[in-house]
Amino acid sequence: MQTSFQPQELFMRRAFELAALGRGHVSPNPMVGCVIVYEGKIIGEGFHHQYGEAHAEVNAIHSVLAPNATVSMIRKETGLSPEDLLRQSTLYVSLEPCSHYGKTPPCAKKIIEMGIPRVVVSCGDPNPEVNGQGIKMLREVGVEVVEHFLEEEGQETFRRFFTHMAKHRPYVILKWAQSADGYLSRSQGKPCLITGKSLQVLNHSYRVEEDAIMVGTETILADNPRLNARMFRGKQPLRVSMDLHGKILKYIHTYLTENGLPSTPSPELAGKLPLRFFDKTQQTLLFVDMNRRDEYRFIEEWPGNGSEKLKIVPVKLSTAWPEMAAAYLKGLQKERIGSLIVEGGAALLQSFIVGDHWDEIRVFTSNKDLGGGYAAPRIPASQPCGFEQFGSEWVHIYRNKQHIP
Ligand code: AOF
Ligand code: ZN
Repeated sequence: MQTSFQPQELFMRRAFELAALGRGHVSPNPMVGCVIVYEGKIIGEGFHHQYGEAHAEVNAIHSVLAPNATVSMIRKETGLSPEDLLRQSTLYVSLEPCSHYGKTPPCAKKIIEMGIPRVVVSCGDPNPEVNGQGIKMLREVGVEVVEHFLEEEGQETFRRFFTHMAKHRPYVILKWAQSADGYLSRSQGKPCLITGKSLQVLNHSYRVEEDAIMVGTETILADNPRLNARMFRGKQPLRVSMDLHGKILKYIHTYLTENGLPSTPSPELAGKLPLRFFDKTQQTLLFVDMNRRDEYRFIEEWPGNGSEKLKIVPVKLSTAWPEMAAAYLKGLQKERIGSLIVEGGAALLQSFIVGDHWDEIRVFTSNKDLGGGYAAPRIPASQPCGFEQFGSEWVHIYRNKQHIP
């Protein structure tokens, strides 16, 4: 069956499509898209490309003023200038135009200056600096504003940003792979490949969409993971782990002793660190016990280790795991991390579940049984909101019902 949409819906859906082009580059700002329509034709398009740079509306307006091919054609037919066209157009934008001077001037002001008479908005901006003020500014000078247009679809595109605003923490996705009978591995600390190549590629496509990826201490030591997105083109996430009881530190010291290497920085140590987590190929963050922070200086100062690539963040220890999860999220919020994938192990995943510090769970399930071993985390009573089959394997995606706006 073919779905038909009203033209206004198509314009807003196009704005959502444009918004998605900013994925991976604007966080923790929202991905926003905008189109400008003159007599049923799209004459300008824009989206927020890069954190700190021009907003969607401004880019859409500039694409009209540039002018583009459609504008030139209409100009030839009607003799109207790009400025004239804007004064007779409707602007469709997925988020309320901003009213504040942030890193860029207010979009609502720009719309008013250009004399655009009509604006259609999908979602309001919960940023306390905006929060209805953008729409108010427009209406005060007589701009016609339509609100809540395709709002549910809009909310879906803003779920990371809305979580960041409402909960003051990154959007959290928990991800793991399990056997058909619900095991992560045969035994703890012994990794085994659960799902095949296509789900690995899918997982890497997930990684480029989010700002950070986290695994626990035991996973760092047992799997020596790369935590990058080498099978999918895009921005590499910040990799995050923790060393609350100095286990990683002890591992490194043991390695140095066994290999006869000095533990103080010297050029010959460059690139000799055994764990990929410290291989300086990617931005990396390690949470450590605040009382032992100084013991990690030698890793930071490691020659060639690119101290700018490795950040050691001290945290206060708590025996309650969910409290630790909250502390990590607080630390990551400070680093402007808008979204996080937690990939295991089971205890770390469970601490996010028990503390209700999660928004989505993505479970990769193979078609093979392990017949026993280390059990996958327990999913709280929530409904799967979707699943997809890849060959003989499955991905189930659960949403935290409490957190859906
Ligand atoms: C819009 N259009 O495309 C975006 C908006 O620091 P700034 O100046 O970039 O402002 C960031 C805030 O502006 C962000 O938190 C959100 O409230 C709004 N984002 N607004 O009108 C856009 N990206
Ligand atoms: Zn703006």
